Amino acid sequence: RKPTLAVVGATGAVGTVMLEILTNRRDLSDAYGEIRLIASPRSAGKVLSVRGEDVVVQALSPEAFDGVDIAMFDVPDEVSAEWAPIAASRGAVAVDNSGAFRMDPDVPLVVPECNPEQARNRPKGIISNPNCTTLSMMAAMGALHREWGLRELVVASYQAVSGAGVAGPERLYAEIEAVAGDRTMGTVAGDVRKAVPDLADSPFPAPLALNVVPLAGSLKDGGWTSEELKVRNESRKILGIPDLKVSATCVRVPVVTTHSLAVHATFEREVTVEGARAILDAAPTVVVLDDPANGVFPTPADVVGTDPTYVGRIRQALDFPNTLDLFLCGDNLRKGAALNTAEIAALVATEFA
Ligand code: 11C
Repeated sequence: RKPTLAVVGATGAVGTVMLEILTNRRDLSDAYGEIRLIASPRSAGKVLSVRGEDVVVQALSPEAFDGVDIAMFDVPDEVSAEWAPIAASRGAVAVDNSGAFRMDPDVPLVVPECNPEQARNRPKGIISNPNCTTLSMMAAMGALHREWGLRELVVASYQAVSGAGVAGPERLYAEIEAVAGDRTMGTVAGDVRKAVPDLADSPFPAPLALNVVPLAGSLKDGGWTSEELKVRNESRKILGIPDLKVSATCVRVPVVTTHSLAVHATFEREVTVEGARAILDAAPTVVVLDDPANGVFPTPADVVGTDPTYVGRIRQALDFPNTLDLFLCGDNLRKGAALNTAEIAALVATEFA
């Protein structure tokens, strides 16, 4: 029997990419019979295309999950917290892209390149998809960990505005329009802040045009942000290293889509740059772009819209033993969100074969 799939949040930023992936990556969608689209009552009745078929969006309700085998959730935390258990109680396996269940010990947090076997161990009928910042480095760091034993991760992120949903790019484009054309803009303290639309309407706490903002996510204890704590806690859970030492600084940059990370990673065993290139080259979903003398390194604008994780600037740390420094980029809406969710769902779908 072909399982029925539901996409909850089909009209959002990640949901939109999900429909494109289900349409163009038939290896991830041929397994399904019906694909049902679900969204808030506000979006119900819209007609969206998936796998070349027009589908009418249904309003989120308990009955919308009747007959659903796998339900993907691309919705805010509080919506998942309420509705993923309802979907599970009606027999669906919920694959949730929110932060609501990620650190629940009874919910696996799955990256198919790292811990695919855990998708089968889901006592609550829920599987979580990691935060896009963590996820952007997992395929690469997982491959290096298997070879050399990861011990410490020091990370700085360069996060795209679409991580904040559709409001993120809308805000960045509006700010760019507000500062464009003035060749003195960005030369006097506070001039950008004065030129952009009211910050009270922004999803970000400072202007992003001609700027970077060293605060992504919400502020938590000790001055850490939610994003920084997710990088630490989720990396430990996915890689199965409960005592992994992690320190992250998450920064928002004026990039529409694709998160980047500068990673300083210390391993148990001796590392080499050539060895790292060979390990990452052999990882099926990682692409090494590392010939800086010839201008070859990953940038978000060059890889956006594609599926792999791109790694470059691989260096052996000069002053830290067994340590590599590298830079990586991954599309935060694809592998960082929709693609990984679709891959987890595809693992579950094999159980119906
Ligand atoms: C951002 N990483 O870039 C966030 C978005 O926990 O799923 C994803 C938040 C999450 O703003």
